[in-house]
Amino acid sequence: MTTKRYESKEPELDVLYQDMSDHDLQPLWEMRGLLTPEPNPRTVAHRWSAKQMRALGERAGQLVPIDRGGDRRVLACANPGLGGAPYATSTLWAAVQFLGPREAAPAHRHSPSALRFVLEGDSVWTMINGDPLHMAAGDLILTPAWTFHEHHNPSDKGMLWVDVLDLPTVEFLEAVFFEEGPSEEVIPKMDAQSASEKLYGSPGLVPAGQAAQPSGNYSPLLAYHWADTDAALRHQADVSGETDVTVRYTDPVRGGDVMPTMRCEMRRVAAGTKTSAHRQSGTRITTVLHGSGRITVGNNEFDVEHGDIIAIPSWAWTTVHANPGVEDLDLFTTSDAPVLSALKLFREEWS
Ligand code: 1HN
Repeated sequence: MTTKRYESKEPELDVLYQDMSDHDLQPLWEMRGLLTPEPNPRTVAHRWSAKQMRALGERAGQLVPIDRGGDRRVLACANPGLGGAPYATSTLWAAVQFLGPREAAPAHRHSPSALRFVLEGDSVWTMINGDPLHMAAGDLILTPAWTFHEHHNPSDKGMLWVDVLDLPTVEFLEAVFFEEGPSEEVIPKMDAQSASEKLYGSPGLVPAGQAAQPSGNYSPLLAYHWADTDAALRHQADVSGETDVTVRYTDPVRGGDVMPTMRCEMRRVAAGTKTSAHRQSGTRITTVLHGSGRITVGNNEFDVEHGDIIAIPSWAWTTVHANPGVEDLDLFTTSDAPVLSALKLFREEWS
């Protein structure tokens, strides 16, 4: 017997269940909780503390070299609801990555899509298909599916960022592919601006004409720098007079989300204010960039500060309370909303 054996007090039915299980069959009529009125997530609300992750990451930096094979010094957020899987939510991977002084993480590519959100430092370049993208605090860097990517830190300071991937989704779909890149070390030409930004980084302007069309199904703009995000938030707050504003990172050519599987947004909650409650289907990962406060997710309350990572399960009511003081609370969130939207499964509500 390999599958679950159902039992019955009626002898004939019990024998039927035994014979069914011998043939890997189960009776739907005995099953409970298969179709729930609302999502019943395995993902639980959880906070990973930046202080802990930094201390443990620094210890890993002393002990763990970056070689072929290991490839990346990454501490994966493992959601306590997911039975030991190295996944922050049922659909998203989240982790902190440490790249020490003069270290390089070699090139590879994979079918899962990834992004980097930088927490501090300004000394790393990520090469995407050979294009060097500068990474500094508050920047979002995309490494879309099947693009070669490698990270270089030519400075004498370590650096740390958050990685988010759609790996659990792609694994669930049994569509993971991986390939190592060429192993010769290519030192990036550290231009201030990548070709990606030169072509697609001017607001409202994209290259026209047949030859200029980007080929992938992801944003051809691969870096979104903090100065632009900050200005967009500040101006939105100015124009609207709101204390809770959000910007969405979009594909400058096609509009819509930056990658087919992940939505990225930055929310600013003014110091000393509290948001209304919101919930959506699908899961989310939130990273605190600036400020401090309290995030309520369902029945859980998390005090948060710079660098903390929060997992938000499907359909959990969420409110944000920014501490009073000089700093607004800036929250970077990645969700699986493009996947749910494409499948017509996306729902959201405000209280
Ligand atoms: C990956 O390629 C990176 O390139 C980071 O920095 C984290 C986690 C799982 C699978 C691939 C990177 C990753 C990863």
